[in-house]
Amino acid sequence: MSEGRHAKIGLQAGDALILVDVQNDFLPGGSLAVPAGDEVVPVLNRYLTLFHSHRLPVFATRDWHPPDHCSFQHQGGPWPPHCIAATQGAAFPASLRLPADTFVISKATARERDAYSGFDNTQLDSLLKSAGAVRVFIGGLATEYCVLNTVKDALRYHYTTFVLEDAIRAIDTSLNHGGASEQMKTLGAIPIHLEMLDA
Ligand code: VGL
Ligand code: ZN
Repeated sequence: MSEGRHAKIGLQAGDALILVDVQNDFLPGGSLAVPAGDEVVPVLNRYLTLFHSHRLPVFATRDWHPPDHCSFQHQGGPWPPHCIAATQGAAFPASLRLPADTFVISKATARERDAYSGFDNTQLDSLLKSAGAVRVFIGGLATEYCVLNTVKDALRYHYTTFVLEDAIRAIDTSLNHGGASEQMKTLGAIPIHLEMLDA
């Protein structure tokens, strides 16, 4: 048995899975590649299978920028151009097995404003509420930007919030298990990994 001292968590009605920005540009070979970002995909596929088999809803956020987005370096922002709406870089990787009824949430779509949280100027909260979600399980990319900010907002909106520690990766790998993960825990997010969920 590998679950060790960890208690099992049973999935139940009111649970929802949120995948944050698992998009080609954040994977190796992409324009804003997160180191080892591709490693989250097979793990997320296992979470997807679990949630789908329990008939629980899945939400996938995506960075969806215009070509002249303010966060791009040529516009004075911090990032190389990435996740330009409707390009291959903005697409979900083919290896990610999203259920057909996944709710897709586009964010940071306006030129003049960036948004790291999946809740920022989107329908995510109202869609979660409509789906009856009270607990959310959040994984994806990148740990210290869009995952961190989505987790913060989930807590602020009073969702019981689990962070999928085995399915997140940071841009700055020195922060992966330091800054952002610690901050999420301090704020009240519950770190879990796949083996803690009851199949
Ligand atoms: C992200 C940097 C710029 C993210 C998005 O998804 O974490 N990071 N845009
Ligand atoms: Zn972005």
